[in-house]
Amino acid sequence: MLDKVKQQMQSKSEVLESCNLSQEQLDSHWMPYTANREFKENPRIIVSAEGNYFTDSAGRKIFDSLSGLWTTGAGHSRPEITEAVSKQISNLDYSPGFQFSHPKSFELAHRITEFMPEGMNRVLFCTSGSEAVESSLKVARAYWRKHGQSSKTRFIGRMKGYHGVNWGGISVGGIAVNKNMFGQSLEASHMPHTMIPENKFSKGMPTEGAHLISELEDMIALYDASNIAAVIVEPMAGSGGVIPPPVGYLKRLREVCTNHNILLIFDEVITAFGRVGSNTGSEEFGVTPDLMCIAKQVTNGTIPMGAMVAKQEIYETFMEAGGAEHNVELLHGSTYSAHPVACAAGLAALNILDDDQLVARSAAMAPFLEEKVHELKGTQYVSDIRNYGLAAGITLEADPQGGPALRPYQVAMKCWEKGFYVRFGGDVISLGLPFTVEKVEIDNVVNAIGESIRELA
Ligand code: PXG
Ligand code: PLP
Repeated sequence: MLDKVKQQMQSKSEVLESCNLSQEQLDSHWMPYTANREFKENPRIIVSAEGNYFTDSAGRKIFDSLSGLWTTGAGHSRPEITEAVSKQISNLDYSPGFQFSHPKSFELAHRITEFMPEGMNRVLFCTSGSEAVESSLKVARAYWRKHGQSSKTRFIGRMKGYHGVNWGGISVGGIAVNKNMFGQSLEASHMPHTMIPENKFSKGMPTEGAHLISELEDMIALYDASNIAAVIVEPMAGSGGVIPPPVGYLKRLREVCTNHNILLIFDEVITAFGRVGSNTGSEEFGVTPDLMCIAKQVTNGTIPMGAMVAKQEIYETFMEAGGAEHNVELLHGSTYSAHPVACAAGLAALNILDDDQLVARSAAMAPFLEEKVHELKGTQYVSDIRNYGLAAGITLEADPQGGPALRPYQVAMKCWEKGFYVRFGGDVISLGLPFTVEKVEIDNVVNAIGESIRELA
């Protein structure tokens, strides 16, 4: 069966021919986060998707083991969303979002709050996770100014943290390769990550690492809380390699932030809406931030959308300090904020999560993923495995010549040949399975990864 899928792989000219693309067209697209030179020699082109599968240009069925890019937990091409989007475009294709709006923006904002922890009930829309992060950083600084504490400007992020591509996001982000090409912009410091040797091969929440919060306390002592606006972390780091929080870690983080009057921002772009088996990471780990960033799963990946969700008190601070009633309280927003088509997609996508009980399904399938993925322990080059909810990270030892990123790339390419799309980044292969995944699909994709790693020898 696998061999058959492999045999159907196309050469570059066959890919171009079947997609009716010229070399010039291929070259015109400067692809994001992509090895463009390699890709343009070996184009991997997806032409359609349904359920848990893509179809590539050769007509091969490819299992989607990352739910797109952590976006499509309900499976691809859900007719409910297609219908809602198409109805919306024909009824109201665009509506200005500044000083005017449309009904679905309010409906979706309220719907989102139903997935949020108690008290997080004010939603500011944008169009991506990166923009949600920028919104939260700007709001954190402005909040302190409204309270007369304008010296609170520094941010604290975490090593291995990913907060998108914009200036604020790469400043607080902790993945060196994403920042060092561009230089620093905002003043930011970084707590240590928790992917420590004691936690290797831990299942679910690791037991060690809560003590690392003492390093945050050291930073606060160094910079002084009067100069720090916020701490931003992903409750479970995603892009950095799937790093679930150690037991007790987030609770201590919350306490330290509260005690020092520092806002806590959870970047839940990956973790919100089911990935960790609850509505949010905040709910799953029992810790409520002051601001939250969401995106990806909100529209099941169909239409770009992100949002920052705030505690009511933060919103009220801006309202109370707003001055005359015709004043704009927060000078921030973008052309496509609360785009009506994205709102329609979001309402349909969140209804699917509820109707199909996909958050509970994500939680129910998690133990099987845990059991299966840890079977790779002992496979050559596998130096660590972590999992939580329907996410897992597998770290491979660096290749002596090719460096840390080579083996995951090679494994992912072998998986693609075998009919599996798997995510590789840095020294990690990540799984972010659709919530609609079946056990046999988990079996198959983990087996394909294991087989591909063994083929490297
Ligand atoms: N914050 C977090 C926690 C993210 O995971 C962003 C912000 C930025 O969102 P946008 O929508 O601007 O990309 C992200 C995005 C991967 C992968 O494979 C992860 C992301 C994006 C693409 C790939 O790990 N995370
Ligand atoms: N650049 C220019 C010249 C603009 O006019 C605008 C928006 O009006 C932007 C950038 C920002 O674009 P967006 O609102 O889509 O983020």
